[in-house]
Amino acid sequence: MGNSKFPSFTDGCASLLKKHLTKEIWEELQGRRTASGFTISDLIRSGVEQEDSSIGMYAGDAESYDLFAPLLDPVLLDYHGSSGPHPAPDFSLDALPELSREAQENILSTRVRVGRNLAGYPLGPAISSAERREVETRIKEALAHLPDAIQGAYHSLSEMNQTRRQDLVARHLLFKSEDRFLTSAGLMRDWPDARGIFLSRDEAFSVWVNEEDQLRIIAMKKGGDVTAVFRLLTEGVSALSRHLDFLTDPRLGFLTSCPTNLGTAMRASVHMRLTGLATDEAALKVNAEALGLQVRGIHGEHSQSKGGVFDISNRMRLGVTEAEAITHLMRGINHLARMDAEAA
Ligand code: ADP
Ligand code: CIR
Repeated sequence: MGNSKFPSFTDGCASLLKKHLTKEIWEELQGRRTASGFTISDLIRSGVEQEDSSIGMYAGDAESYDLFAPLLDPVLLDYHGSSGPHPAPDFSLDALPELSREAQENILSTRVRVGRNLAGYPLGPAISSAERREVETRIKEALAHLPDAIQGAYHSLSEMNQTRRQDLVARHLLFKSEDRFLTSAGLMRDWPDARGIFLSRDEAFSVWVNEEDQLRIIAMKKGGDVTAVFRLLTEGVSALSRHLDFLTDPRLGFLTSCPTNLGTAMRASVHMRLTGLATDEAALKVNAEALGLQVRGIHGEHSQSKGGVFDISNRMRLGVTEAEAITHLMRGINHLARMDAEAA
């Protein structure tokens, strides 16, 4: 697997990998190999193969974050403004701000997700097919213990027909079955084996199994009641935490395959109509970034906006608590709503 040549990137490549991978760091990391066999070439494969990556790295295991820290730490600092230490989890709801009326009126739906992986296993890019199946079994067992209000059914991707799968993707409930960034990272190996989704009866609570992370725990509702969605997520996360041992690190919090998700591993997002700001998407992205927010398209990462509706979420996940990240998002949404009204 050894990559003996320093990767070259075209001028158009704007990834954090290109920005932070110096020849010196690359040479320093040659020959390092984690217990699950992960090397620097594995870590950076997605960014080398997919030059339009924004980040371009996926870790194979907990040890990757220590062994390849000379590259990863500057990337974490650049993306999150922190490379740890990460604070203890805090899902408290007491001090969340109110959303303004103009913000509420323009929010179509709200989703909060956290990524989790299991202690004792490699992350997705380095996991074996047998281990991936074990992970799925453990998660299914834990899901059986969810409180009645969020009970539902687990649907294995291998047993799902195409129409049902496409319908769930179109309704924003299920991950896509093709993603060249994940393919390059080794995350699509053996697809769709051991992948699936748990859906609560009302579909407001769901858990993705063995996609980019072993678990993506998700709450999603129509409208802009961010607090209610966060509360629902918290209920599911704490129930699952009682039955699963999640992979954590004293410095980096919850560990995830993508460095952008470390810490809280939480992305809280609203689908928001920003008709006034939509006329200049580049300016919207710059303004959102300055507010610590990320703008995505209507079908998630690497998709386009439609009808002036954008996916607005917290950008930072490491070095802040869950409550702080939600607070930050809510304040930012109020700010964007005000700017949008002025621009209209
Ligand atoms: P992740 O949230 O795990 O980083 P994506 O950006 O790919 O991943 O989003 C996953 C799915 O969730 C996509 O279908 C996306 O449109 C949907 N989604 C995200 N936020 C919202 C929201 N607020 N309302 C409805 N769907 C959403
Ligand atoms: C990329 O590098 O573009 C993909 N691997 C996705 C990175 C995650 N994106 C993000 O901004 N949170």
